[in-house]
Amino acid sequence: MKYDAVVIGAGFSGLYMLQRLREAGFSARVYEAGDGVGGVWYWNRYPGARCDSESIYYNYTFSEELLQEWTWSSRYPEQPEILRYLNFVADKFDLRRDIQFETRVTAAHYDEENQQWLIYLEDGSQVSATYFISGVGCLSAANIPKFKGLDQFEGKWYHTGHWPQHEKVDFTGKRVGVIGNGSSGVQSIPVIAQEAEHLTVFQRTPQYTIPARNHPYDPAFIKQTKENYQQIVEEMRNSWAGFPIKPSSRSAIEDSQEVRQQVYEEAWEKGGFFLTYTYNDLTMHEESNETVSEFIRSKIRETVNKPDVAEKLLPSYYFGTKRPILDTHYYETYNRENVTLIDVNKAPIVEITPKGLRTTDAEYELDILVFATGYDGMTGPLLKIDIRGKDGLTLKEKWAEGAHVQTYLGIANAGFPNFFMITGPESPSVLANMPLAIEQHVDWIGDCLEHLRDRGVPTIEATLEAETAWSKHCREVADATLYPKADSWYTGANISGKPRSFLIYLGGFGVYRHICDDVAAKGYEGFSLASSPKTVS
Ligand code: NA7
Repeated sequence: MKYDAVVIGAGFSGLYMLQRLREAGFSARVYEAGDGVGGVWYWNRYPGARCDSESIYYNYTFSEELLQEWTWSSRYPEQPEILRYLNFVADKFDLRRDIQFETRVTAAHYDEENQQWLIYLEDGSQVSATYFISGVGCLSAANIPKFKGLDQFEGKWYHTGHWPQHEKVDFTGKRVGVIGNGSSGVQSIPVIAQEAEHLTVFQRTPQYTIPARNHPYDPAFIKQTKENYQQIVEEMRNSWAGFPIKPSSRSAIEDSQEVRQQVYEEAWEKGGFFLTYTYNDLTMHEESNETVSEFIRSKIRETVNKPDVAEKLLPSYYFGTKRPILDTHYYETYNRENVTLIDVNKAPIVEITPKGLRTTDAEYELDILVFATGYDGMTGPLLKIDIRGKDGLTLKEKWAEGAHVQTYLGIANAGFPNFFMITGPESPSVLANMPLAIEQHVDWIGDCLEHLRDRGVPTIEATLEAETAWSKHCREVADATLYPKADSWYTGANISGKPRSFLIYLGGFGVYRHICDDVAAKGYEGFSLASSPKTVS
């Protein structure tokens, strides 16, 4: 079977890509490992899972009708509501007929002679396509640390990103352990603590988290939003991170301690990411950053009753350089009698035993162990697939070749013609409002394919020069900030053996969008467009 385009994944990326391809008259097939649409929102069903972007902005904007028809219930929607939204979209645009579920793509090899991609599926079958498009997401390759003895564990264990789809995990009366306190741990810990007999949290690095202050939406607010959606969307598209929030023009150290405290208090009360917008240099300068970091540490000391527990929860890295977290009663959870916090930085995990988990200090008996240990971010999901470009070069080899992962605009790769990544490494992706970042890539790719078709151009490929220059630019922008200093999944430092490389473009979503538009307007500058079949210039 031959398609114009094969797309992997039926999350936000794959669904809109399919719609965009169909609208342009291309034949397309989407392959999805799950048995339903949703991508990351299909797999992340752990207790407490919710989005930490405000829902009215965390949706597609390509259809005014869709914006008007769908109504979010609250400020931060829970996973089931987001999944309902994506199912609603799939139904509205009749997308399922071109999606093959429960089908994993294992390999994609570029067939140079016939200028097409050969796509290999888990069941042994194979299809071909002119264009190969990845919508695999940035955080879909689970990181399950290779602790000795996990196979001997007599209880049950789960990773938050692979939560059982059709069975409820019951914590009642159970001794539960959670390893990890990133967004997934911070969201699930307060909920599990309410159900479990006892919860032990194994923390390696304390994190800064900000109260989400979730609340149901007032119908008047929804009405006003719907009336103004076009203007809101315009602001989102030109903003730094894809949200209609005006960044501050002030440095944190321009204000007196008193004024700053008031600014931080107000943002803390509003909840959500407003704290990150209070000053323009929080992730640029150490001194400014320390003011907000210390503000949050003071909140932790205030909230947690036992000083020794509060002390363990105090982070020391630069706030914002690891993905900021929003919570609902996270720090308060450590005031519960049935919750224990273990510092596994001080006493590292040695092994999982048949009865539980052993650190260098003690053994903890557990019935259920939850891995909230995150993901091999950005490159991980792509490298799970055997992707081979020209001359049989694998993506893995390419990205291991230099000192850094290298892409062009986070969309394309030299050596891999007609292969597109939606929110790939070195695009703003996870530092922007994801659905909006996805739409921007999908629209750009859709326009590009139409451009190629209209001109009879069979292949497009990023040049090595353009890619090298983009990658260098990404690193220069990142190196001017505090971000690369943190051991985070932004840098790949959370995965042992992964080369350290800052994998996200930090120049801002609005700026990035203009760069991409400019590349297209200049006839796809930095790309080599084959002029006739089998001659790649
Ligand atoms: P994160 O944010 O990567 O958090 C993973 C957590 O797991 C973090 O606390 C890690 O500690 C911890 N971890 C990872 N490996 C280990 C080992 N070997 N031992 C102990 N602790 C470990 O993943 P999430 O799923 O919470 O969130 C991912 C993104 O989803 C989030 O950023 C949002 O964008 C949504 P560490 O800090 O590395 O010391």
